[in-house]
Amino acid sequence: MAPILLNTMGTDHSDYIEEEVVHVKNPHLDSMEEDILYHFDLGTKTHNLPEMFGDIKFVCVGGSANRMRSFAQFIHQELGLPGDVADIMDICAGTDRYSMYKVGPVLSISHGMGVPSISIMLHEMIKLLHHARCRDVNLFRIGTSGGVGLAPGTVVITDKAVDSFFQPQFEQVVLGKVIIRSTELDKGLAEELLQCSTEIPNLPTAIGNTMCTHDFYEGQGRLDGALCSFSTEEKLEYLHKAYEAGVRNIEMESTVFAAMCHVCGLKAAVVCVTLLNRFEGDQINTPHEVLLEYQQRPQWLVSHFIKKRLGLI
Ligand code: R2B
Ligand code: URA
Repeated sequence: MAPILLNTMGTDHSDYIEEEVVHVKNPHLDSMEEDILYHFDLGTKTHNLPEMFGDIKFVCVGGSANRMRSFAQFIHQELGLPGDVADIMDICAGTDRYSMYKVGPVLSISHGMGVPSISIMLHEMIKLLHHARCRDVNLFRIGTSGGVGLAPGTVVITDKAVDSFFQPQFEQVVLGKVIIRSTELDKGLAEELLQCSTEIPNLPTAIGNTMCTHDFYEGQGRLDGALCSFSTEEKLEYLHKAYEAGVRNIEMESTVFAAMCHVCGLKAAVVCVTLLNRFEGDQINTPHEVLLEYQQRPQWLVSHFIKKRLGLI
């Protein structure tokens, strides 16, 4: 779809500005009479998507359904919106695959664990934004990760999302062939988030590369899975190589998130808190209450960003 041009100043066409529309990169979609977003239990014929979602400006995604409900309740309070937080309903209640909450211009969606799970959600979420004719949308993944050489509880804003070979790319197998997509994220958004982090007390924040793996255990060099095919020395050698390549945290969704947003012209950022320092261990043995507090940190940062963007602070 061609970019939509807006004439903001009467008939003088030199004053056209280009709005950031959501591009779906699929020529087949135009010829479909109806689009059923199966895993959201939403559809273009059954729901008025522009009316339900047309005002969305910020989409925040994270792994856990409970965490994304808490985030919706938190941002509702932070934006000072009317109504009771208890009334914020799961829009995807008709399916137990994902949870989705809308709070003013903010959409909060869970994506489960790993690339396949987030990728299905992203296909439907990007089509949702497209069908709803949303404009100027910023996307954030707010999640958890393992830190590489950072104190637990540090918030990492992703510079580059890299694969297990430290390459800034995402490989997708399509019709038996490998397609390689860039995982470039929006630099401006990352810098704005870093600036926001300096305005929040007690929020240790770093910017660095985020490595995305397809497994939590062997795939992240852990010695404590049901299987382990390497020694402690080999694990540490790999983590040191990762550190040298600029990797500061490890998680399981950032590359496909970055790649799909990039192709579709969506400005995106990844903000994950570290739950442990992988140079010091593999098990997550921090007390539950501390982990809960850590998990709120990316939410505080993104909420601050949203409030600034909306002119509330
Ligand atoms: C971070 O935490 C999850 C694994 O525990 C995974 O979804 C991720 O990226
Ligand atoms: N999530 C991950 O993927 N890895 C960790 O070590 C912690 C959280």
